[in-house]
Amino acid sequence: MAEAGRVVALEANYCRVDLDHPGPGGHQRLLCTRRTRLAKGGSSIAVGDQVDVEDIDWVERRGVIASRGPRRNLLPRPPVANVSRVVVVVSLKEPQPDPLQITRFLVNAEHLDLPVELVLSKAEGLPEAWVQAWCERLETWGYHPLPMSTRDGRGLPSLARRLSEPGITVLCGPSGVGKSSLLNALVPGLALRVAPVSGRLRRGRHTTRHVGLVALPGAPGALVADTPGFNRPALPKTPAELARCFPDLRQFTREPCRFPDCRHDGDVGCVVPASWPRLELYQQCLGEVEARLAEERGMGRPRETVLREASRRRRQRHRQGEFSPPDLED
Ligand SMILES: Nc1nc2c(ncn2[C@@H]2O[C@H](COP(=O)(O)OP(=O)(O)OP(=O)(O)O)[C@@H](O)[C@H]2O)c(=O)[nH]1
Ligand SMILES: [Mg+2]
Ligand SMILES: [Zn+2]
Repeated sequence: MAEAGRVVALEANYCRVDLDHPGPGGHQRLLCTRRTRLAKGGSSIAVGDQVDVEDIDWVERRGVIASRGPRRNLLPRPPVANVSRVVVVVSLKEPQPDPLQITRFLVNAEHLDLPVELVLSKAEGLPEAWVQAWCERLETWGYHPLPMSTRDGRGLPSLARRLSEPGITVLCGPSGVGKSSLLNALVPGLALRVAPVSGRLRRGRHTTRHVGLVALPGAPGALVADTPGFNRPALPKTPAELARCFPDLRQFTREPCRFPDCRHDGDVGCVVPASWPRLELYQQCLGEVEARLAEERGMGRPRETVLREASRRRRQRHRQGEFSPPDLED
């Protein structure tokens, strides 16, 4: 007989599944493989998926995933299915906040049309005026950032409240900003692996290697996904998709620009003012999206040239001592 459950972790060939109802002995978590015909039929499995488990061995606590339920959505990176909201975590120190990187994470999160929240970690021991300046800046981007710290507990109760809504919340952000530490602080006894930042740039060391779902105590139905940090989220494929991922831009374009394919970059009849605080960051992203499109259409520089230049820059950084351990995620 099949039992329904949810995938809470996925590592190489194994999934961990939490059953909706405990089996004999009260066991609820099973280590599962996937039926080969699942993959052949094109049904990939992601953390967050509802699945049916068959051939259960209650003694060994093993089973086989036979089928996957319908998906509400899928966040491609970090890969999580059936997401209700995304919390982007960036740190105010070690690693330092980087406006372009924050924008890329926010754009990546906005892509699914879900509620997106912003957390500023490691907020302890900094001049309060500086923390407030960051908050005010990010408010002009259309967010209500929450400064917090696992060291002095600042912001933790507010974060717990935001995460305790039913559904899956995905924590995502650069490596080393303290995503796993946050969850450890909120869930007694959790003990996710964390590690200090390192190197001249005080970057994270890609400590979390797999997505994992954690149930929040005292909040029925609330699950939080801890995810591996990465440094450079990809951008959407087209300028129109990119523009949709800036809530502060959407606010201007409620009244449409003169041309439906306006790039909002000084185009004739554009409603976006030159004073828009995120204009420059948007232009940098737009430049990248357009360069990739041109390259795909065969109008840009040949791909080999672009890759050769990137590799030369990497070698240069290496010589300057900026080289960080191999970044599996980037
Ligand atoms: N100063 C300070 N350090 C913190 C805080 N929270 C976490 N850290 C430290 O930041 C470092 C990285 O924390 P992790 O929780 O491993 O970071 P992560 O975002 O999960 O990193 P990845 O798993 O690599 O993506 C650790 O040394 C933590 O102790 C904080 O509020 N303030
Ligand atoms: Mg982690
Ligand atoms: Zn425009």
